[in-house]
Amino acid sequence: MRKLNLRSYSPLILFLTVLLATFNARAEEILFSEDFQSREIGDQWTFYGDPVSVINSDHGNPAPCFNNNGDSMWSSGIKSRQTFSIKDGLVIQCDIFLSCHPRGAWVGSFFGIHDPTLTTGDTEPKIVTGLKYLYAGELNWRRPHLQGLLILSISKFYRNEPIPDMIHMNQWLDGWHTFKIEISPDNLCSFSVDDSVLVTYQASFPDSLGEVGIFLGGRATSWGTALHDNLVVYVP
Ligand SMILES: [Ca+2]
Repeated sequence: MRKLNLRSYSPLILFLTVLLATFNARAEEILFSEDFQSREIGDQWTFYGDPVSVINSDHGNPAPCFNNNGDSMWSSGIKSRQTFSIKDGLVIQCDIFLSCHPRGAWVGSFFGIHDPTLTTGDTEPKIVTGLKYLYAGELNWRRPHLQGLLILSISKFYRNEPIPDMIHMNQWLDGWHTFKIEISPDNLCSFSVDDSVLVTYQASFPDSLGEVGIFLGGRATSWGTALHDNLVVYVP
């Protein structure tokens, strides 16, 4: 009997794995996606903050990607013109690259969903639920030595308790990682990184919340690099 040579089958196994992953992605209903391959921040977005966000042509997953371009004082970013219902649940996932000088600060990437009825035009989004990955080194006199800092939030209007900040989360620095917020139809909010769920909280989003928008943003000073790529919004 001929011996099975697994090495000669490896391209086939790789092909079948990719095919399976594609079928899995299609099983979910993709509502919106953005990979910045067009090399511009198009009409599907409105800008907030000054200076405005830009495309980073040299980096990405793959390049190009999004640079929030916020400064040391205020965040800058973009809000989607398209809105989404959260009645049937909603997932927002995005790849983030964060790197910072060990002493540095004021560098971070944020994303999440916001209530478009509470802000207009170029004003900062009012967050319904969001995720911030940022770095606070010695230079940050208010919060020094917190380093890789993950701030998960659900608006105080829609939850019973605040979510404690997660500090010294340095394992996701200096590389691309996939961050995800998943809202179930019964308002359970799960936050995960690279498909590992970190925490799950019960929220109570009222029917009056209606349609929500998506935002990307943050701060990006010369102390470090904060980038976004591969945003995907879908129904779980
Ligand atoms: Ca890209």
